[in-house]
Amino acid sequence: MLFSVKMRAAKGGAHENGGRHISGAERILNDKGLEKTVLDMLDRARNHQRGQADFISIKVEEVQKKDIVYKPLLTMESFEAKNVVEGHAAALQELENAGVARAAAQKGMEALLDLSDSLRGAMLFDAASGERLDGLGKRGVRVSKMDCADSGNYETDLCRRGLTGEHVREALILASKVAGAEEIVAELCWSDDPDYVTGYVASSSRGYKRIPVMKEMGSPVGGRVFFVKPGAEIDKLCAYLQNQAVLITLGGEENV
Ligand code: WAQ
Ligand code: MG
Repeated sequence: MLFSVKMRAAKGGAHENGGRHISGAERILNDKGLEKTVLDMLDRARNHQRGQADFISIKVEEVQKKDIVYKPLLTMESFEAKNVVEGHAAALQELENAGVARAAAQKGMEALLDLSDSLRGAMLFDAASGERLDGLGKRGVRVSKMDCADSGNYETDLCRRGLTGEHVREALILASKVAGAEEIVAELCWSDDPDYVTGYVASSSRGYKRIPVMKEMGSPVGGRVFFVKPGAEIDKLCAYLQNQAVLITLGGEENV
């Protein structure tokens, strides 16, 4: 049996009651790994560098194999950037290369830079006009129900490339699910964890491009912008992002 596990944690009450977002996580696993994952998520919410959560929601739901969709892992490449200015320039250029209009890419980046604190989810922007599409204000769209179809091999693979730690593990899976939606042109992201300054631009056409510096060290503000094809059906896209169970394959395999 497979389960989706989702965690969201906030400080100052639940998110919906105005609490500050601290941490979130999502996995799909079989019963063997369930207890450990739930405990790890609890620990993560209670000992996070953004602060100690006083609201923690952990939701466990069965996922039926017949409801799972499989999408490929994005290819990964690292860009060079010595500082935030270079990082942002590289990100804007990559968004444009992936098909986002220059002005729309700039609007998306400015929206992230203008945040006074991080949202729980992502903002949807029209890839041509740069208009915000989700209407979800400070909540944003939270992507969930995703994981790697073969977590063991995935982690070995990342290790081999010198990439350890949860940030890359989770971001590459999330970006692969997002890029797997036909409505998406590209994604822009950087972390809201104060000591993690790496971000990325991802697209199905060009892959996951890591950018080493996207914000100043110590900043607790990060976020995600999903650039959407003009005219796309937003309800259908949100249903896919929020509710469709997706396992990411490394090379055609479908074993969990
Ligand atoms: N769905 C939508 N938005 C999300 C989700 C989600 N499941 N998880 C996080 N976000 C948004 C939210 O606004 C967070 O404030 C923001 O993204 C940052 O989340 O080295 O760690 O989990 O290659 O802090 C990228 C680089 C790391 C990894 C990103 O994001 C690498 C990261 P974080
Ligand atoms: Mg974070």
